[in-house]
Amino acid sequence: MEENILVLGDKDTGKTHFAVQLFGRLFKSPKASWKPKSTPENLEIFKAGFERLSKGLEIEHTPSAFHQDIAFCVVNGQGTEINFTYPDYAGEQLRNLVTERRLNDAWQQRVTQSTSWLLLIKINNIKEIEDIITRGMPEYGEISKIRAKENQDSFQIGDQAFYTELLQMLVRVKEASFLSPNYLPQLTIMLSCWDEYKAANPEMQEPDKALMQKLPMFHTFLHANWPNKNLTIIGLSSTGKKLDEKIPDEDYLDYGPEKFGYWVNENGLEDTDLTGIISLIHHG
Ligand SMILES: Nc1nc2c(ncn2[C@@H]2O[C@H](COP(=O)(O)OP(=O)(O)OP(=O)(O)O)[C@@H](O)[C@H]2O)c(=O)[nH]1
Ligand SMILES: [Mg+2]
Repeated sequence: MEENILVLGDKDTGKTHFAVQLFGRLFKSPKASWKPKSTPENLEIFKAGFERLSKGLEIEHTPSAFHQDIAFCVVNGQGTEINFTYPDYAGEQLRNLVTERRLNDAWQQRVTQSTSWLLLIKINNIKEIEDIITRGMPEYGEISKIRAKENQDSFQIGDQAFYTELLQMLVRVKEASFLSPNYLPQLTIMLSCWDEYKAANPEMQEPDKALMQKLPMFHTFLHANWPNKNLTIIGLSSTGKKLDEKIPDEDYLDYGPEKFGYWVNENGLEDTDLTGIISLIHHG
């Protein structure tokens, strides 16, 4: 079985930390449900990342022009084998795709060859939409002040429009169609830095509800267009907590990075085996 994963994530959404923690689990965790069949050749693209985490430090931002794929093969307890191509790149490349509405040849090829899409959204950083219900009526004069400020700022596409537009663009490039939803790629939405979201919203457990609360229009777009069997919405905390750029985390030094991080399934249950996510990517 061949899977070519298109990892979709704006800058700072946790793509690199997830990749490093996922590979750490594959190679170091005896209890992982998926194991590597061999060591991928260019695993060294994550070498600096592994070193940073084992020192209890945050990994640096991926350089703007960087884009590399890792090809590897994993096997599970039932002997199912999957060949994966997994990329890492700087998130601003993805934002440029949407804002400039142009795809260069390399990206065009990546989209066409992909079999499964993995979209990371840093859920706690999404600003909630303010409306008359959440905010109440503004004071007299308040609206004109907000409008004046908006006119000064350069135009920035909102999060809901960005994610909806991104998926619509990619569907078109892949020559798939919402009119034949069964041919849409498997889509896994990972709400990243879930630990931060959970701290801010202790009552919220199910990732789908969190997405509905933060990005209601995008949530409706997804459920209206993607068949349920091809869509999974989960929470992800790759590192379990925020690491610092300079001050090493004591727990990471004591126990190792592979003891931290978890994902949250559709029912809100946490699982520390990050390789379990591979089973979601591969279904469909
Ligand atoms: N709290 C918390 N912070 C995280 C987690 N994963 C990543 N972060 C933080 O999120 C920020 C971005 O993480 P990266 O993995 O560098 O994000 P990226 O998508 O690779 O970003 P670019 O390389 O700029 O495209 C960093 O400050 C990380 O420390 C997590 O599970 N929990
Ligand atoms: Mg990165």
